[in-house]
Amino acid sequence: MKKIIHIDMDAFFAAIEIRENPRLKGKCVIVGGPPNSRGVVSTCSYEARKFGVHSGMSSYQAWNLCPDAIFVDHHFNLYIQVSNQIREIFYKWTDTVEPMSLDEAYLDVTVNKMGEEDTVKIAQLIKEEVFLKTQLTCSAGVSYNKFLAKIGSDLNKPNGLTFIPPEKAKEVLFALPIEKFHGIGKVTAARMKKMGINNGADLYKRELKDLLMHFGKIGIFYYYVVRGIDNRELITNFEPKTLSCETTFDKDVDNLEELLTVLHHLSERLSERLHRKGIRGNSLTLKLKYDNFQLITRSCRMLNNTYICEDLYKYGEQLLIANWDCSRKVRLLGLGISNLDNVTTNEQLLLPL
Ligand code: TTP
Ligand code: MG
Repeated sequence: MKKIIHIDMDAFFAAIEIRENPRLKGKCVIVGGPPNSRGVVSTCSYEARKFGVHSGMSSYQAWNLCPDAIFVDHHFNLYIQVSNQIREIFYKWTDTVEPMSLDEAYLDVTVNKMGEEDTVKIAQLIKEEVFLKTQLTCSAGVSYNKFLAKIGSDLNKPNGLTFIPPEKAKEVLFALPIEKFHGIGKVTAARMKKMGINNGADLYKRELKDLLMHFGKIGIFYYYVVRGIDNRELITNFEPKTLSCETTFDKDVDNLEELLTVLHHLSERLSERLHRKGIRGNSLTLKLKYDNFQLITRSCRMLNNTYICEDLYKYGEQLLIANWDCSRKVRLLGLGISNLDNVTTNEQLLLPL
């Protein structure tokens, strides 16, 4: 039987902002765009959650719900730094780590570097070290598969540790509201409720063919997870989904020629990185940050999968010209590529050169 831990930091961006500015402690803190902008809430402190504020809602709506909230801008570099710190702690225990986002990861500690048998103890030690190194709390779920570990980390947030052994799985899953099943999104949850499936116990009663008929292949996943069965291995050798590079100017730029020169450098850098990794992509994204920090991103689909600098530049140039409001100064320019595919042989990759 596997030993899986899922770790998820509590109110991640907000907790970091509060750590950096202790005057925010105990207050309703919202990380995101200001309410008078078209910004959205990235996350908020647990105090703000009591007012109904949550990730993804407009900052304006959040401000209406919680007029005393303090809005704080993002500091992504800091979040990445903390994310690296916590990952370092995970890797002390095992190399089988699957990071799901900056603040969340699965660890398979069935065999671990410390030879520790007690998974709950490992989770506890990880929580303690995370706190020691970052002054931040996280929540952990411990179980015998990914699905239950993930459910567990969410059960006693913040600063929770939940162990779901096989003999408790049924009890936990039966009581779980259907929208809390990881992998069942809002739309599916609404459909399930219409069918009378409000929690795990209701889902359990449905036959496999019934779920297949209503939800297609994913119905198989629903059928098994509600029985505590999830054989997915951790994915540790994933390729990046996007590659990007960017430049923040020393002095804000308001002239097209200069922007195009920088865009060309970015295309070269991106092309070189794609080439080195042996991958190509066909979706290009231009990122522009104006001097008031307003960020816009615009994407286009390129005709072919490519890694060639001049292709990237050609499409990037069109995006820039079409989308730059030339009355405004630019603080940052970035170029990214996604929809990446692997090129299997070097020959294929090298031919066009
Ligand atoms: P979550 O782990 O979903 O949320 P959280 O860590 O803020 O709170 P919780 O205690 O419930 O785990 O997301 C991690 C970070 O990712 C979050 O701090 C901000 C960012 N994020 C967004 O920017 N937009 C989103 O819609 C969500 C859900 C998260
Ligand atoms: Mg979190």
